Amino acid sequence: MAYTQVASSLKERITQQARDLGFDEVRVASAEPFVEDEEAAQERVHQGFMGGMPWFTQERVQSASDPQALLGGARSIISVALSYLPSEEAIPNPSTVSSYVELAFPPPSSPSPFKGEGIASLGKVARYAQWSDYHGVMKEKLRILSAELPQLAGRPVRSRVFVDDSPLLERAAARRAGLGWFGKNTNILTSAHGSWVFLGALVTDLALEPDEPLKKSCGDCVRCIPACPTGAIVAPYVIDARRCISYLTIECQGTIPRPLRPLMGDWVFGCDVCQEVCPVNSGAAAATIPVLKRTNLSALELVPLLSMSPQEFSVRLRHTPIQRAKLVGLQRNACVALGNIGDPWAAPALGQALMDGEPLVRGHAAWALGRIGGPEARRLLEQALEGEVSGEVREEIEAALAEHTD
Ligand code: B12
Ligand code: SF4
Ligand code: SF4
Repeated sequence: MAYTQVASSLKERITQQARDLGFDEVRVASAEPFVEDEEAAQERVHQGFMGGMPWFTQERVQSASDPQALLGGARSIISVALSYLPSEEAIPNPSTVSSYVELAFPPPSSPSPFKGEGIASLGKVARYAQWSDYHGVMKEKLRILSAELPQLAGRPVRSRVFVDDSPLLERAAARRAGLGWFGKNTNILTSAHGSWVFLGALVTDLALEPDEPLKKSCGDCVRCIPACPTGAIVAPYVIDARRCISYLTIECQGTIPRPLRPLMGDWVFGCDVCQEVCPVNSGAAAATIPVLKRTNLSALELVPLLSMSPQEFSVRLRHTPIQRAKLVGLQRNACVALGNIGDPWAAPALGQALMDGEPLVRGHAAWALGRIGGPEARRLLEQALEGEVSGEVREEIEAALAEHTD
């Protein structure tokens, strides 16, 4: 396809407009089907690696790999990235990765809304969720860009906005546009902002000159693979989502498989380990224009979460990505994290959750008490077993008692 000088300067104007709206990276890809990405994604579905996300079907992958199916007449994809690295954590050239990791997770400096009495047991929240929900903000900015296209192009323009929840392989588009490259942890790594970016796209019928994919790769590095706590990176560029803590704490709506629980550490929402260890992230720059609002949710106090009411949940976590886990999911996650922290101080609160919580929470509270051990935990488990009516929860209590140590 021949691209005129006019088209190229149009691209520059669009790029500038997107940057003015706050996007940190803006590049253009052609709207050809993503053949190899489709094959890879279909293979993941076929292998069951996307299991537990019933919406991630083979049909979805098919249309998500074909921009024409998403917008008739699609010619180009404007791929955008928005950094979510807080400016105080953008550390230029730290001497070692481990010091970066320490600095990247300081104890929360501002008071958490979940402050309870006694010793705080904190659960870690993935960095992307420590901001106001990006979906609305990015979609709004892409809609503004979309509305400006006809004026910039001097003709009617059709376009469609994609941010996360709509079916487009956003990483594939970003890679083709040269916005970044695939890391072995499957994240898109950008040169300036590392992988700490949200992706979005505007698929349009404008024929814009495509950018070239970057000639960058992870090289010999494999650091993220053994670092993954649950072994979810089963091969370079392949995630078994069923094992990923991000899936387990956010997308999974049921019981977390028992063998995975001890590996999840104190993550209560999402996981950043494979990004924290990545050397590309050690010199990452923060957002150029701060468009997202930072919350004080870098860590959640776990014990108060166990007794949080639905009203409190919706008021305190409104407009944050954490809402997606739902209250019952977050309480389940809190039990797992408390079991892994292993502080007997949490036993009474877990005992209460074992009596009052939803069956999903009761089962995980039993597991946590089994992990914590000691006479108080045994007493609470035995007492709960007497009145428990759910077969699944009874089974969890019995397993916890069998594994329990005094
Ligand atoms: C489903 C999903 C998940 C699932 C599955 C993750 C996964 N790896 O697929 C779960 C819940 C586990 C998840 C977790 C996370 N996610 Co998520 N997720 C998505 C979603 C909705 C779809 C992703 C998808 O299509 N997966 C299908 C699989 C097969 O894709 P893939 O593993 O990336 O594989 C691709 C390549 O490896 C490639 N490939 C493989 N082999 C080959 C060979 C060749 C030759 C080629 C060319 C390509 C190729 O093909 C695949 C398709 O492009 C996207 C949003 C979107 N609409 O795209 C966000 C998205 C990918 N997630 C995002 C984020 C931020 C996260 C987390 C970091 C959140 C967190 N901190 O907890 C973690 C990261 C975990 C990880 N290491 O991937 C960002 C990624 C930003 C980035 N820099 O890459 C996205 C784009 C959301 C957004 N709009 O910003 N996520
Ligand atoms: S997000 Fe965590 S659990 Fe998922 S692949 Fe990365 S390190 Fe593993
Ligand atoms: S840790 Fe190494 S292998 Fe993993 S994504 Fe980063 S550069 Fe690639």
